[in-house]
Amino acid sequence: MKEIDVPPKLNPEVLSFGEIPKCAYNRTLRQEIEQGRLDAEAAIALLEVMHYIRAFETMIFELKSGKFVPVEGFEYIGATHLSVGQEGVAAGALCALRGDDYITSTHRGHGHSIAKGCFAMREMDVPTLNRFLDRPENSGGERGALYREALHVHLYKTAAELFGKEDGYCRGRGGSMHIADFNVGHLGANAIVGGSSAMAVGAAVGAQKLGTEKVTLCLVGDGASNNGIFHEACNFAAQDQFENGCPVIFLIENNQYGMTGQSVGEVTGVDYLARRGAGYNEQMMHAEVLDGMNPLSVWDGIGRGAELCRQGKGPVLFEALTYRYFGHSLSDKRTTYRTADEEESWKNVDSIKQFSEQLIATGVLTQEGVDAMERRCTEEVEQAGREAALSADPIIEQITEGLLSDTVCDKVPAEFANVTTLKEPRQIRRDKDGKIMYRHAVAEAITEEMLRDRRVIFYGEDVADYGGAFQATVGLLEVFGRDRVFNAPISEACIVGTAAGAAMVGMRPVCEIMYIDFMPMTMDQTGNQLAKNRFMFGGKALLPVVVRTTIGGGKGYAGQHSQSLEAVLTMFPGLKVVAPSTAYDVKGLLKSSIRDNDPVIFIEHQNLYTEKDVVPEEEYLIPLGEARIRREGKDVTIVSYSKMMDVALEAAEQLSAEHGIEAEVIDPRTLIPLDVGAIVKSVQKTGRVALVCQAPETGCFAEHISYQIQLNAFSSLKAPVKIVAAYDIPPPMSQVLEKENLPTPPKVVKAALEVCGRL
Ligand SMILES: Cc1ncc(C[n+]2csc(CCOP(=O)(O)OP(=O)(O)O)c2C)c(N)n1
Ligand SMILES: [Mg+2]
Repeated sequence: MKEIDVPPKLNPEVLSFGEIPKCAYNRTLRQEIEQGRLDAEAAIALLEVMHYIRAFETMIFELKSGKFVPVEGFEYIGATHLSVGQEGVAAGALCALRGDDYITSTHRGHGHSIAKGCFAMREMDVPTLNRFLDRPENSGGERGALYREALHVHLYKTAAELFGKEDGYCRGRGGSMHIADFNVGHLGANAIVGGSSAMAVGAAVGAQKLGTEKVTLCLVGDGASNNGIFHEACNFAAQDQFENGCPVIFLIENNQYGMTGQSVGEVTGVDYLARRGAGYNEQMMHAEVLDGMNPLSVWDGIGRGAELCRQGKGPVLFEALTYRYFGHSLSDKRTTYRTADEEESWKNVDSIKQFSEQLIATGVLTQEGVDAMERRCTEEVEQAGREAALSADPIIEQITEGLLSDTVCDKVPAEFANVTTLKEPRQIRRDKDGKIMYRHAVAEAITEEMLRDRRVIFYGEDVADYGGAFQATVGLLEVFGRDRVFNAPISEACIVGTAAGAAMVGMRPVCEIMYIDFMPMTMDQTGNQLAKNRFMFGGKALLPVVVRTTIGGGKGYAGQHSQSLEAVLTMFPGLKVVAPSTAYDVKGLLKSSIRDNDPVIFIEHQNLYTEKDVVPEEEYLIPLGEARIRREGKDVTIVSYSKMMDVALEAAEQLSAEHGIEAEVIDPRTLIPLDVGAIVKSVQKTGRVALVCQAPETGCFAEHISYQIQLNAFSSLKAPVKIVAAYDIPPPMSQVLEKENLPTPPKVVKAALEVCGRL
């Protein structure tokens, strides 16, 4: 399916870049109104949103200083990253988007969240407003009154989230830095700076593949834009293979500082961050610098950016110049790194002040009207704060609620079941015993699921034309085309992050990380985002993502290509972790993983890819969390998984043949959820246990199994549990050292004899 040749283009040439406009917007509010680009009502709403934001942030400041006491004894303990000074960016940007467009936000995101909700509500009709207000859609009512009521509830839910209350947007699980509201396309604030960039790209790609016109606005700070994931995300979004462009707008909210480190002259080498657009595609991502102190400049820019995205010309990059009046947080007095003169110069161009003047000059509002609006917004926000402070805490017994959906997609909606293919999928031929290889079971499972549901897409490094480093996905591209099977840049973090973002807007991505050794590159996206987004956002997000990856070992690939890092992945609540040992299990478990509505890390083993097993051609599913007894026995329980299952089974045969010991061999198949019941049942029968895994002993998953056995079957144990694992060293290259490092049947036999008291 090779489409584009890459011949040597070695002719001398000078590569040039185009121009990046800076603060080019030069229209007035009067002109915008006269030309019909913005109506007076919208202009008033824009000012109102800026006032809501400033009033909200001021309330947090006064909660901390003790000036505002919503309820006697109330203590605000959450984050205090206030955005006073930056209102023009949040309000201007969100005013330019459609209510159902998506945003991702930052740790300084109260303003984004308030603005997103307010502007989305302006577009809501009576039934939608009623739904937002938790009433039957057909309850009726006067639209204006419902809208004002909805605004109040929006402020209340925002405050309640910051106060950690059950009525908060995320049921008090996310708070200030992780607020999200999926009803209005707010996909979440992020306390990992830059952490949302890849998710925004994934959401944009996903929304496009679902056939919507939705645009995703990715808000990031100037400091965050130096983080690797931001650059990975820009590159990912700019890939030529996205035929219709990626409908994402990156908006760098440049308030001049990270925490305290300043962009200009210190932590970057460019005067304007928008210059970086030139590094990602020939359109320079349509980069522009906007005047972030003028909401109209931001509104105009984001509006044009959104239009470009909807025309298939994304991605787009904007930098909005702005300033935060407070410190990084309220514990930062900001005197060590800023001058009073500098602060004053920005306050002189304050966005609320400037825009109010324009509204007055245009005759849309009077000075009294502006003042009254400010007072009303403060009162409304404080009233919402008082109600939120009085509202109920989350219920302690429900502490784990929202972590996993524990649901599956058992019926594909008709609109997604109409899959078209470029050619008939290859039938994987069984041998005379009905067997196929483990790697073929992978391909068969993905093919079946992609045929079933067009929301399933598959991408990763080298997976398309080449079929993956281990040839597990050969042929998928020819069947499903590049729209659904594509190569990703070598950006592991971005691969996982985009999958999370795409899933949050309704796709069901399967992605591949070639070696589990590369999973640490993804750790933020896997552990902080994919794993947490459901819980942190109040149990509202569904994250049906499968990250396929592989363990190696035994091939002389040494420290960075032979590790067994599965235990690391079990340490992030919110992820399911599967590690099949046979082709039969691969097919059933991978299909279940793809249908699962929670994120699954699916760990294959490179040394099993060519092993064969009987695999039915017809469809079957294996539920996650059900162990399989691979060999029955009464004397000792051996628990293992993945490739080490072969070692365990061979040891069991030796124990039987040479020592008359009958081992029961159990393969949990999924590590999370772990079938503790099956293991305990076996231990209650045998009283003796040897656990086998190829990870270094300290912190390996077998330690967790051992703990579960002690917890649940201590009285049945006749001897301490033994673990056969690798040495506490990185995998060595030398053949003799690597062999010594890994569990072998004789080592397992020895451990079993020890626990049986025979050594
Ligand atoms: C990955 C990561 N590194 C460091 C931090 C600590 N931290 C929190 S906010 C911040 C500054 C971020 O600067 P910027 O992106 O410009 O956003 P701003 O605070 O200015 O809005 C830092 C360093 C973090 N939260 N995440
Ligand atoms: Mg900043």
